Amino acid sequence: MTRFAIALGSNQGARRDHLRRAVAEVDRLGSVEEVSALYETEPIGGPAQAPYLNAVVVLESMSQPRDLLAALHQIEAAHGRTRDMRWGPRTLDLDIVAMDGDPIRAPDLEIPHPRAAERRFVLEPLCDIWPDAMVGDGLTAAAAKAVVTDQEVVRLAASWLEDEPDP
Ligand code: A4P
Ligand code: MG
Repeated sequence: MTRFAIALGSNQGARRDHLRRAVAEVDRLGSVEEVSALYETEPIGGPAQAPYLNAVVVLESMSQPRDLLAALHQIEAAHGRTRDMRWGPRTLDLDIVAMDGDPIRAPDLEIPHPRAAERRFVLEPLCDIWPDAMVGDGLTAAAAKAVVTDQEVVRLAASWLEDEPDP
């Protein structure tokens, strides 16, 4: 059994609804053990685009990392995700940001995610649920978060999976 941190992001369509449904879909790949608070975050990189909603979940799963990534891509596709532009707007992005066990450094898959340690929209929710997760060589999420202070993130709700309207 492996513990994975999966980051969820959306800045197109019914953002909260995409994330809420994605949590249920990810749960089918194993068991979602923790869900972070929900954050509204300023877009980092790419073109001028709308603000994101971001969250992180901890998934415990028997899947191999590559099989998990393929399953996450299927979920993204089912949410109408298109890949027109790197760092462009998206209905749903699912990234594996950290896992327990050895790091993976391959062209198609890197864990920890290579940009996780510099992104507050990942670190803030990750620290809600797994502050000791490794996001770099000897670097925990909590230590990385202490350094990244320049990106705006607003904590919207601690509990956000129930059926409420989109913010
Ligand atoms: N890939 C390699 N490692 C991983 C991994 N650990 N998890 C490969 C997921 N994918 C991984 O990703 C490109 C390729 O990365 C995939 O084919 C996969 O094999 P993608 O999802 O197709 O495209 P992307 O998400 O645009 O690229 P990338 O480089 O992962 O983007 P980032 O760095 O995740 O940035 N601002 C805010 N506020 N909130 C956001 O959520 N997201 C992004 C995307 C930019 N700015 C943002 C946000
Ligand atoms: Mg991605």
